[in-house]
Amino acid sequence: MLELATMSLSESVKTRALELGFDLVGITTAEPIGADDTAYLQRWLNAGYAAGMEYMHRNIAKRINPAALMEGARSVICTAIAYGPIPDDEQAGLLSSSEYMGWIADFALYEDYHVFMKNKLRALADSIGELLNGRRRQCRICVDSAPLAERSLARRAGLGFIGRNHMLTNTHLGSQILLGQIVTDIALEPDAPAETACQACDKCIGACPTGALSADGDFDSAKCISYLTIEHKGDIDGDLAGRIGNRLFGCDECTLACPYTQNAPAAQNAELRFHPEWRPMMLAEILEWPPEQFEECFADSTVKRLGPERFKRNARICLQNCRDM
Ligand code: B12
Ligand code: SF4
Ligand code: SF4
Repeated sequence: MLELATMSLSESVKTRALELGFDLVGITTAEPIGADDTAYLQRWLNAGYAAGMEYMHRNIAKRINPAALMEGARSVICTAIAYGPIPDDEQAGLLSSSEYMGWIADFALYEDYHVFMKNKLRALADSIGELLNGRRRQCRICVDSAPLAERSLARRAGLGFIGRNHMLTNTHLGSQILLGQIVTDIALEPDAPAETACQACDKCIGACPTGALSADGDFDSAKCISYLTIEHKGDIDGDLAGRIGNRLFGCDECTLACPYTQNAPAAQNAELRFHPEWRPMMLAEILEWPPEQFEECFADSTVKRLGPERFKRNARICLQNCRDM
């Protein structure tokens, strides 16, 4: 009887999540991530692959164990929203020919997903409260913001598999999907992990402009254009700077190369504000922008977190690369 009640609550939570506009939802327990994933994370950190992201070395006990992140946690509700393939992306393909134009990665052409997904997850948490007739329950909402192994948990909740591009990949929606979670003290019925995996394919590895992805499964952030243009604080080394091309913020190559992404339906979330005017951008103009223009342009964007100085650093590199072409 108790089990039946728990199951129907889990189904109701998932139905509500889909009604709210999430593309995927699944549930896993709040148990620590698997031993293989923990060992992989530890090896990755020891190898220095977190580069300058010092925060990745902190709170490891929480990152691998949702119950250490939130006392009393029993379940994690894992959700995803598709941000690509971008429908009717007329600019796709311009990357090699758009001299003096900068390119912002697909996920950042929308309003800030951290804000959007957190609001949606809050609405889901409120719905859970209603389903429980107002009984108080703890819900911690996480979208990049907490030390939590989001991909490991999403895989365990059945949302997809981890591709060789290291992306959580859904066989129907591909790898251009963003993740968000609710860690909760409610015991929900866990879903089964996805059984799929990459087949004989290494397209993402071949597409990576810098060798950040390697065939042996390593991922070196110090070489990743996403890291260099979004997270890295200082100057960028000459050879790597040359490989950035005209990517102003983030990089899409390893996600776009994946057949699962190429075969996915176009992302269509009517509520997620899309800003086609952010791509392509005139590089020479960016260098003349006063700081307020940056703030104004990217007021509701995840690009805002970069700040005007690093945005101009990226624009200078892109402009140089365009001139060297
Ligand atoms: C740090 C970080 C980065 C770093 C490092 C990326 C990396 N590959 O680790 C940088 C700045 C480079 C980055 C780039 C990007 N990021 Co980022 N990033 C994160 C963050 C905050 C932590 C990731 C992390 O823990 N890395 C450490 C490694 C070891 O963990 P992991 O890759 O998650 O892998 C785990 C499992 O998949 C498994 N695993 C992975 N590989 C293998 C191999 C073996 C053999 C085994 C056993 C296990 C295993 O073990 C790991 C332990 O948990 C997450 C949010 C979060 N809290 O999780 C977002 C997140 C991963 N990023 C995201 C996105 C969208 C991106 C970009 C696409 C943005 C862009 N367009 O520029 C790129 C993609 C780069 C790439 N191919 O990974 C999304 C990914 C969604 C998805 N579908 O997977 C996340 C989940 C944010 C979100 N909430 O949606 N990111
Ligand atoms: S985001 Fe770009 S640079 Fe980073 S691993 Fe993927 S293809 Fe390579
Ligand atoms: S491109 Fe191929 S190897 Fe890379 S993630 Fe997609 S299916 Fe896997």
